[in-house]
Amino acid sequence: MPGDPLPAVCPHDCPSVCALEIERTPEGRLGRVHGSRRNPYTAGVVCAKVARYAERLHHPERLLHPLRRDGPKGSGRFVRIGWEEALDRVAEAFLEAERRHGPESVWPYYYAGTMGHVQRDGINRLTHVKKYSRFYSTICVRLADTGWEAGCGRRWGVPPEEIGEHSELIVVWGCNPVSTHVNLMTHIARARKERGARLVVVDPYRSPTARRADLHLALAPGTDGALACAVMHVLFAEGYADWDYLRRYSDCPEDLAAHLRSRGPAWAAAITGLSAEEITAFARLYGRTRRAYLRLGYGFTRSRNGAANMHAVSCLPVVTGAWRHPGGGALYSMSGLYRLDKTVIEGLDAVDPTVRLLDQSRIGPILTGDAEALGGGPPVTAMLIQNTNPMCVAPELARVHAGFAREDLFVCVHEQFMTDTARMADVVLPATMFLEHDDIYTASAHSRLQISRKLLEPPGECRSNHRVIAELAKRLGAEHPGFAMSERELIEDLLARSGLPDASRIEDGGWEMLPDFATAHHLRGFPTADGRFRFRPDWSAFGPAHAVMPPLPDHLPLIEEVTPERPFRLVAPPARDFLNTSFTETPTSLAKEKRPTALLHPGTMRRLGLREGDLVRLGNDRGSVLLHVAAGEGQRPETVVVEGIWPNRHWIEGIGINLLIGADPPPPAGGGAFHDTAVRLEPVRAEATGDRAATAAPA
Ligand SMILES: Nc1nc2c(c(=O)[nH]1)N[C@H]1C(S)=C(S)[C@@H](COP(=O)(O)OP(=O)(O)OC[C@H]3O[C@@H](n4cnc5c(=O)[nH]c(N)nc54)[C@H](O)[C@@H]3O)O[C@H]1N2
Ligand SMILES: Nc1nc2c(c(=O)[nH]1)N[C@H]1C(S)=C(S)[C@@H](COP(=O)(O)OP(=O)(O)OC[C@H]3O[C@@H](n4cnc5c(=O)[nH]c(N)nc54)[C@H](O)[C@@H]3O)O[C@H]1N2
Ligand code: SF4
Ligand SMILES: [Mo]
Repeated sequence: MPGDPLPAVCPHDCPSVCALEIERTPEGRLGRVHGSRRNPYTAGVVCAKVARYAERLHHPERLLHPLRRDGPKGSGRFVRIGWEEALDRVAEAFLEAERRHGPESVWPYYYAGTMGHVQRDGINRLTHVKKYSRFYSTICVRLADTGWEAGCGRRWGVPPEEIGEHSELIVVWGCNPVSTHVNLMTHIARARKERGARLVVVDPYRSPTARRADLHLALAPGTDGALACAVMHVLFAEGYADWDYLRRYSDCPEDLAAHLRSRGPAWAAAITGLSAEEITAFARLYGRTRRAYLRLGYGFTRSRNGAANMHAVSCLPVVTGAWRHPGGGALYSMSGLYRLDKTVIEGLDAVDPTVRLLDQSRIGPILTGDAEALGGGPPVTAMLIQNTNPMCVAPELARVHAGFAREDLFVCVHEQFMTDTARMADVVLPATMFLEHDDIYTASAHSRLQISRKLLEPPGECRSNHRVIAELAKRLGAEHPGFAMSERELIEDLLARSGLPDASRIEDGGWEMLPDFATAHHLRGFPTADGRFRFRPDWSAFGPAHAVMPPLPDHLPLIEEVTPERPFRLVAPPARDFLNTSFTETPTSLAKEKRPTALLHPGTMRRLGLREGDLVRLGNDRGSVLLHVAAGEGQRPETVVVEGIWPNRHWIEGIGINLLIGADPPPPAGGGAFHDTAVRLEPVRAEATGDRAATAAPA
């Protein structure tokens, strides 16, 4: 029988960063995984995919040994080698790249497959010490962070636990917590049960969260700025604006009110596709509810105008003064609360600002030699990749695939599974999972710093990211105190530098970073230079492409508009049973998600003579994909939704949805415009595809 449950923290790239309790069998295997009650946000709940984590951790296809490529790139032919040989090969390739083209031709590339600060970010220490090309992270939070910080300053907000206690209206805006961070729903459910709170969801499709809403506003993607302006127009026009609050806490409320006079519900209806009545009714509901909580997601910022849209929506609770009230205000992210000094973890004392930054989302253009994306510098000829799967998740996938196929590019991938990216590698290294190493975690949805300890022995020869980086550093002649420290020592050093208690105190239940109600609600002023929320942001502080940004909240018409040739708009949001491409290896998740599917408005299906399960081709100038269709109620006729970043092998023609998505950098500072794509859509008869459609079903 299993012993007492052991405390752990979920490492995945999810706002919730749940406190877990795990069962360990007497044989040292993982049993069930539960949500812990020691973290009030987790509140005893975890998502289904992590509850069955044993399926992932003890998966028969886990990588257990280092491998060397033994066939053409991408052939999947590898032979087992020892760690010494593997690390030597990587180091030789990096030194060779450096000799030929200089250190900037090496590009360490990573993301948040694990969110642990030690295992995720230690790769930067190697980058900085060796003066390799620096990594400019844009794929996930860049657009949203920029838009939020433009108005509010730093990133934090009202704890979601207040929803259950106090909120009377919850607006979930461009966010799909039922799929992406289910814990929020516990707190919303409590508010509904205890005081009949209403739930409004703003989303282009009837997402799993929208299905549970009292009111679903199914706008056209990329039009949230227009909706926010019209809502504020009504708030000002009908006396819902809190002028006392506005004069105290914002920069130019009179300018804003004047600017919005020409941006009423009829104006926004033409842009958003909502009716003027729907917009007005929502504005009144929001205006008359003091305890109105706004949960702002990442989804609605994944458009070329996403930063402007985030800023526009973040203005709402300032206009009504909802921030003043318990259960009122907003949350986008708590990440700005955790002021961690990561000097040693990331080697920040070794940063050379003259070394070029390469944009994560532009890996396609970068690897295919786009001079501008390369910043005029040398080609990238060697990469180390940890915790990410760009062969699936990056935009402009055709160029990503072409780049990884380059014979003159050396790639080492450190992974838990043979992902599409690992398959392109010259050397593959097996990685530990979170229960097999120590790490420290912050969260975007809550305000508790947490530590998770090694609880299980790694299978086979798996090694942690930190260990691999330290071993490579030795071979590359990279010197920094961080390479000689253990994970545990790095955590203790981080805490000491950040003025936080030592690890033993944090391990026991986490450490609350949010001091009090007044801080959460910005009652002593916003965390901006002058303490005021900015309706008129200084966009030039964020990035080079600031000139196009709207001076005051507005609809920024920068999205990929429909044309007669491309009359549909594609939204490509997360799937509930996958986490990006993690869990696409587990049989239960695959069975639940079935296959890549385009959700279409039932009227659109009728018009095109399509039935459930028929095939369509979605395409644009970047390429096209073939997939099955299903009816999606509650979306606009021109909206097409494809959930999930399915690995390439699940696609009939062997390449996934991000083939259609652009890698041009959205203003002002870049980002991933995953939900901003104009496409054409053509019915395809199954016979025309031969037997390819049948063979692409999940293995
Ligand atoms: N199960 C599961 N959980 C996940 C992930 C996963 O893949 N699967 N991914 C994780 C990661 S990395 C992240 S960053 C978070 C993201 O979590 P969220 O903040 O929830 O963001 P998204 O899921 O990208 O998008 C949320 C919703 O925004 C909608 N949306 C798209 N375009 C627009 C628009 O223009 N306007 C509006 N109003 N809505 C729009 C989408 O249809 C989607 O339903 O989730 C994390 N959690
Ligand atoms: N179409 C579409 N594309 C998208 C998005 C979208 O909404 N739609 N969302 C975008 C967003 S927000 C994000 S964040 C990206 C995420 O894209 P990815 O970063 O690729 O996503 P993950 O699946 O979270 O993590 C990738 C890998 O990390 C590995 N990993 C986990 N832990 C460790 C570890 O400790 N060590 C090592 N070495 N490896 C580990 C996992 O096995 C997994 O294969 O995708 C982006 N792409
Ligand atoms: S909800 Fe998110 S943080 Fe919680 S267990 Fe699931 S993936 Fe992990
Ligand atoms: Mo993300």
